[in-house]
Formats: sequence, structure tokens, C-alpha cells
Amino acid sequence: MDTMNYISEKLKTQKLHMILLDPDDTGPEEAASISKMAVDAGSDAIMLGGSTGLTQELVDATVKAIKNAVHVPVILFPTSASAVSLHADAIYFMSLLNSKDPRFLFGEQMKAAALIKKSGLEPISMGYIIVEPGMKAGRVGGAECIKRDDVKSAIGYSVAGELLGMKFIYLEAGSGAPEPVPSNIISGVKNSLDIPLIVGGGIRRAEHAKAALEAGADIIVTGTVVEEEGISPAFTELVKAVKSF
Ligand code: 1GP
Repeated sequence: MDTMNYISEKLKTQKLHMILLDPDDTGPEEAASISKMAVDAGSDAIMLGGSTGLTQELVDATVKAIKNAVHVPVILFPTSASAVSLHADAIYFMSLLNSKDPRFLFGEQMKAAALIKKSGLEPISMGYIIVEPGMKAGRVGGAECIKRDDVKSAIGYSVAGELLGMKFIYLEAGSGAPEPVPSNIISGVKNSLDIPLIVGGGIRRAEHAKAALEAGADIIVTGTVVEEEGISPAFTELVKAVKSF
């Protein structure tokens, strides 16, 4: 089954949790062992993202190690056209909709598109929207971050993404954000969309995940909590909160 179908089928009956790993921080072996524990805890997919400047070898080796360890999709969450591993199951083919930098709107995509199409790596079209504080993703991506009380702009970008044909909208507060995306932004966007909504950034505890789900998130992404604490009881509880929602 392709990754889009896998996600769509699951979303008919449940909310999803995805763990985000950075191959530069973990290396292949640790990424594989964290992935195994996360999937045992209930995670539905592994997203590989992280630093610019990742080498092709490292991303390929990390994808392969994860795929040997678990049987859930490995989805690339790229920062640029470089180091796209064709061994992954899918790639978020994404545009940072509130970037002021053409590179992140369409430039990097243009560089990688022909290769991805030819390779058979499954592209999953996604509109990425960064909300304050945005952290490194906001700075590097040249985002005009959505203000935390600006529900209208968040809705505008999200619906624009849907009308452009994107399959998912991802509301991002930035990796390591002190607070997740505010609930009224999540609910405003969700109520205006007919496509699934991914929410990430600053979600560290079960109550953050529950608040995002109650507001309308369909998929919860977490990265930092495992980077900082490993597969802790708090992480397991967070995934359980998502899967039992
Ligand atoms: C970042 O949304 C993800 O792209 C995850 O954020 O690292 O804060 O969990 P955290």
C-alpha cells in the first residue's frame, strides 16, 4: 500500500502520531532503535528531516537502517533539494506557503521534481505554514510567521494550499518551540479545510497533544521530546493519548 493510502485509511478511524528524527543527530543505528521503540509505543510513521548539509550517504544509510527495524512508512521531510533518499517510502513535496523566499516556495522543489518523478519515490503534496515563534524553521525558511492571534491569515494560507491541490496542511510552531500552535489557530484552520491537518512544534506532553487534537489536528508530529528525553514514559503517554483519542 502506498503511504498516502496508508495514512488516509488510518485517518478514517484514528488520529496519527509521527516521530521526526534528524539523521545528523542520531546516525543510522540510533535512528533505527528509536524508531523501533516509537513504533512499539504506537507511532504510525517516521519522518526524517533536520539540518541543511546532510549528506546523501547519511540519509540513505539512515533510511535503510530504519526500514530494517520497522514496517511503517519512512517519509522525508526535506529542507532542500539535496540529500533526497530514494530508499524512503515517500517525501513531503512541500511548499512553505508563508515564506518570503522563492527558494522555499518553489525553488528547491523545482530542483528535485524531475528526479523524484522519475524515481518512483512517492510525493505527498503538503502546504507548510509556520506560526510564531517559528524557531529555526521560520528563520531559515524566510517565513513571515503567522502571529499567534492571527487566525485569519492561517486560514487564508491553509485554504490557498488546499485549493492549489495540496493533500495536507502542516501548521508548525517550530522545532523546540516553547508553546505549540495555539488551539484557536488549529480549530479555525481545521473548520475551513477538507484535507487533513498536521500539527507540530513544541508538543512535548500528552496534554499538548490532546489540546491540539481537540482543536482539530489529525496528525501530531513530535521531535524534540525524544531528542531530549529518549523514549521516556512521557513520550509513551503522549503517543497513547494520540492513539486513544
Ligand atoms: C518540527 O514540528 C516538528 O518540524 C517537531 O517539533 O521538535 O518541537 O517536537 P518539536
